[in-house]
Amino acid sequence: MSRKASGSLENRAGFCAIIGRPNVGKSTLMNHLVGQKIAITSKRPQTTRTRIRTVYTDERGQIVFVDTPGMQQPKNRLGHYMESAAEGVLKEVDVILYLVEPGSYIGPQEEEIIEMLKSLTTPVILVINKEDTASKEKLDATEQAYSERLDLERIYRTAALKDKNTVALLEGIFHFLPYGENFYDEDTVTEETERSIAAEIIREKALRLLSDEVPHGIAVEVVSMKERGRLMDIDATIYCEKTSHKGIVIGKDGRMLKRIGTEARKDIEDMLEMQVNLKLWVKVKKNWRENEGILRALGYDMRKL
Ligand SMILES: Nc1nc2c(ncn2[C@@H]2O[C@H](COP(=O)(O)OP(=O)(O)OP(=O)(O)O)[C@@H](O)[C@H]2O)c(=O)[nH]1
Ligand SMILES: [Mg+2]
Repeated sequence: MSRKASGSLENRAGFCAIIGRPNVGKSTLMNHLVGQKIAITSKRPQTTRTRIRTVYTDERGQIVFVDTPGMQQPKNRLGHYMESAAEGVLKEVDVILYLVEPGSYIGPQEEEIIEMLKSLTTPVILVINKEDTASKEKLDATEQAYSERLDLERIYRTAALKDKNTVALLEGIFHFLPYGENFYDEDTVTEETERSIAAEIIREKALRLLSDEVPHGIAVEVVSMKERGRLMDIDATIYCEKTSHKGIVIGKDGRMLKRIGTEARKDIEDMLEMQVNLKLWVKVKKNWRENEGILRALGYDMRKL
């Protein structure tokens, strides 16, 4: 099929935000929609901390996706940053994907999101994700419960993890985008830098491998990234909040840190398509989630939202 020029009258291009409570599968869905893993995912709530833009392009035009942190009551300054990152984007997009899990009970957190969506004029597509985990009756009941509470332009049932119904969802999103030229060239998949993706990959491994309260107090900074022939040397620091957490991150005989490093290295090598030499350090920054200066230094900058 021949590709239409991006400037053609029929080309659609616009922005689509993905919002919802923590852990409903927003980042998993976005990765599957663009066909590449950009945003990190985990079974822990509050995995995503910033807005992450990715780009999907085909002969119909271009969708710029904005993945957001899961919406919930903030407990610290980092939480406030995350909340603003999620809410602030809603007025700037052409269409909103509101992700929920199967279930007809609408709790207080969900109510807050619904009230916020009601105050906007942006079209909302409800996406009931994780459909693989629920019966048809439960999915029907979910659909009915949300339709009664909110004006929904469309409703889709997806299993992001299994790529189910993502093609239909893309078609639905294009419908709400304005006609116009693409924002990015057709090869662009994300605006994120390799450096920040590498830091996120390391954080993902820490989230997945560590248990209990430690992972939420972790931040990762890639200190340097230098190419040496066909090898990339990467130095990164894992910050945690307490000395006792530092011990857990390092593990007995350094085993935990080694596992985090090995798993992260493999993924970073896949991303960069080159061999990587990854060195990790662990440092304590007490209470960093409350410290404006440190938050900024780590890329959680309120002023840049
Ligand atoms: N069974 C099933 N699990 C899914 C599906 N989609 C996502 N998950 C899982 O749900 C968990 C959360 O996924 P994420 O994509 O990190 O969720 P999120 O909404 O981005 O979470 P936050 O960034 O914390 O707000 C992960 O363990 C995913 O593997 C799905 O369709 N079916
Ligand atoms: Mg996420």
